Amino acid sequence: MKLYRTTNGAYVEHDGSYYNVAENSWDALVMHDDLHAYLQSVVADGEAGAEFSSAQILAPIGTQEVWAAGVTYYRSRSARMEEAKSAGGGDFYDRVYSAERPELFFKATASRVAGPGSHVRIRSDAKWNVPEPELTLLTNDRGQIIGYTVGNDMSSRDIEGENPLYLPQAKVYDRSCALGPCVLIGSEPLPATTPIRMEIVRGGAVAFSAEITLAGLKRAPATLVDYLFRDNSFPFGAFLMTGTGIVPPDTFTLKSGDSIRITIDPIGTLENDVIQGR
Ligand code: DO4
Ligand code: MG
Repeated sequence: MKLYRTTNGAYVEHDGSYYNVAENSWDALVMHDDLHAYLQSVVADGEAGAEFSSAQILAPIGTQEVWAAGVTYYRSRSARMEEAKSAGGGDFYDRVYSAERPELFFKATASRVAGPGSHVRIRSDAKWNVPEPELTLLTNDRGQIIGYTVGNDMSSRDIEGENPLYLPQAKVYDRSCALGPCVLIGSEPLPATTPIRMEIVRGGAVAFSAEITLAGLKRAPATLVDYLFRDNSFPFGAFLMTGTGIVPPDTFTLKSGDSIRITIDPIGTLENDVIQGR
């Protein structure tokens, strides 16, 4: 079951039909004791609404914070060790990859999140930028995973590579994060064979593409959530990005006008254009 947030309210998709969800606050929706059962009742009681097709799909977020896990795939560890070598910080990435405690960092408030079809941004003072395609968990306030969405953790590699202490500036700025197009509702872990695909289109041609599977994710989503909720409360739940396993080669940087397409079956495709500046 897929849950969408749109300009006409929330919709649940079932067997190709879209049912309007009466709850008009996204936060209240996420707080349902058993969201899956509630949405099943919406489908059972409701009439499929045609208004979905005229609505604009928005990022599936209310007031939740977005957090992110880092260095959870070998490729991220290696790329970051290389990037931080001259700053003397390379070793930290190897250490966090094998440590028991994961790297977790604050990524975005809802106002910094781009929805599907809108644009993500490159910082105006950064020269080397990449998207990071990440399976993203939605939890409720009790730290239970209630769904999955597609995330893009936009990153300025020159800034984080200059000094690991610059990480918040490399990661957190307006439109540095994209989420969507929907939340796949469910708490069952996605199979390890689930593919994550990314394609970057420039001037009508594919400038970069890659694919991995969740088999490369070193840490269990539930463990990441467990660490996030230690001594932290999230009254309306939280989003947690699970890290990237795809890093383009060091010669690649995003440009204004690029289009980023990230697909995680069975959630869907998150597509955003890129701009540098406002
Ligand atoms: O430690 C830097 C950030 C890592 C990250 O965002 C990732 O691995 O996805
Ligand atoms: Mg990341």
